[in-house]
Amino acid sequence: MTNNKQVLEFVNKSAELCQPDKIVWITGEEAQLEELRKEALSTGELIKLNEEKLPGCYLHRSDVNDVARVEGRTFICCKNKEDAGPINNWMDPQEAYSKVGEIFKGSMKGRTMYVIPYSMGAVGSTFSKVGIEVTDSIYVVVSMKIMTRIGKEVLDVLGDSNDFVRGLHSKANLDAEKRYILHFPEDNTIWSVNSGYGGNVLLGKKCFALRIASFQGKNEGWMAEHMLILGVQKPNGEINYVSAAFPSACGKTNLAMLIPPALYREKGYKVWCVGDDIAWIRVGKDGRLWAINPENGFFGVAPGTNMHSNPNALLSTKKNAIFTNVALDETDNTVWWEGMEKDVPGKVKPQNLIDWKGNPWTPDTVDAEGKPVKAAHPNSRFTAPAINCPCISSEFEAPEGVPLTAIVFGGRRAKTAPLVYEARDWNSGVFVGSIMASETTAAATGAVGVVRRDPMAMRPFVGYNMADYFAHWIEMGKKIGKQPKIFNVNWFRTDDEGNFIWPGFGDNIRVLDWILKRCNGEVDAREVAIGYVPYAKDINVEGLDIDEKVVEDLLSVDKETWLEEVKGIKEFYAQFGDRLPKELEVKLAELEANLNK
Ligand code: OXD
Ligand code: MN
Repeated sequence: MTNNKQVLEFVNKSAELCQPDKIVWITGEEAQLEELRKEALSTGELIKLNEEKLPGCYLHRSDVNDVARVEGRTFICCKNKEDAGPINNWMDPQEAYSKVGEIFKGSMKGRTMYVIPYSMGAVGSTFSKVGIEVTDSIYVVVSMKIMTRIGKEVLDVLGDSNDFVRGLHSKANLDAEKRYILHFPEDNTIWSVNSGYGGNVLLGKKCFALRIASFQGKNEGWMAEHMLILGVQKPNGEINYVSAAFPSACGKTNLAMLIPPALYREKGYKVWCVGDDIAWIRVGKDGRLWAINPENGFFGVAPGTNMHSNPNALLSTKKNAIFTNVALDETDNTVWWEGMEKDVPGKVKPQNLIDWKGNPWTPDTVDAEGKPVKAAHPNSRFTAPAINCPCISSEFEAPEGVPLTAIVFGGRRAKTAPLVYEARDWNSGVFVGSIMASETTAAATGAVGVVRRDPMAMRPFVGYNMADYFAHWIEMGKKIGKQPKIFNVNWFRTDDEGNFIWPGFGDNIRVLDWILKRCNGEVDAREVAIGYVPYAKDINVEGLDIDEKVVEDLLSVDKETWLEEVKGIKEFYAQFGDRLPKELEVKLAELEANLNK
């Protein structure tokens, strides 16, 4: 399929190491993919779902010990430990190749090795990058078909170039003790072994498009970010694009596919989704920042997705999607997960299902300790083509992406952060991103309000030293002629009883509206210690059961709480030592001085 010597050498070396029985190059043609799906059906790797209700859709069950990304077993393998920084796990590249090479040795005996050429970003765009993933999993092949652009045309675009990311994946025997997700940024290489879970094995996504790409971006002058991209269409038809970074479980996919409330829809507001997870951002010829979504599909969390929380995500899964670890409703061969009963008004929980482990399940099923058992794994997923999304942007395939008017950071903070605030300037915005944090909930961890610092939502995804990553953001600011404004949002402020004050979901358009008005100079703001907050009257609460006093509370900045926050930031920053950019130290000192004024 190619004469590219480096590609052939990579494939041959992988085969020598893993010793597959045969090698199959994935051409991207539907007939070949259909054959592979058939083979996976015959082995039980895929289960075909109801062709009328869910055409082209499949269910996959992963091993029960292999259901999530494994941050503890994810490594950055660069020559100097300091270049990986204090947040990443580090392994010496030579040690990593030899130690994990032993695990790969012979791992594909009796299996087929598939070679998947794929493009992150539209095929042939100067913004896009090529990867080759070698794998022994059909699930990976058919999922990569959804999540990226695959096939021969990618190799044609690559030509003789050596500029591609080498990804080697083997399920091996799914031994959790020997599971490794290794990144060699200096070699453009990813090794993933003993896992079959999407985030660990669809190497185009977190491994390439964030960890390796963030390193490439630092060296080449662009940015790879854990951000959604959306367009807000105003009544006059004008569309402004915004990118936003939130840590996991803070509603990125929901915001990316937001449906405005009736009041806004009637006026002519509409939100278009360009991406829900990753943005590659470059400075355009016009001096603005331009962003593409390098992916071709969504890898969304299923539980909680319903016609209330995110109709557009649910509708995206109605054809040609792959579900992983959700429950099977054998009565009509469809899928189910917790929270889905809200899908159809009046629909009740199915009484008889097959749970994600393949066991019979009813709402009364309990485990050995008598605790209720979930039908779908809490991290069960769907992989759905982006073009299925009813609000997919017309610019989704635009080779150079969309121009950004605003960048938004956010997290889950019960008290600290106001509903929205604007950073004073670019470097203040970098500071705001660098101090991002999210509070864990009791349901998730057992400990309420534990703050995990997650700068720019990139804590698990920066492929090099986080301090250098901050410095790169500051450097980028100098190259941008027309800088987007930077904001922070917090949909999760609670009252004294712990109830969320802000309704969230579609009503978040009200905050986006203020953000865009600020960008267009249409509204004033109040300067406080942390930046600019809205005047309460400028957040449109028409049709909501919220008065101006409540909005004032949502926008309040409490001095004592923030002085505590400053302590936490100092502790977090301390681990970076001298590598922390001076600009951020200055911003932290400024914040402290402002609070004490
Ligand atoms: C994540 C994801 O874990 O997008 O961030 O899957
Ligand atoms: Mn993500």
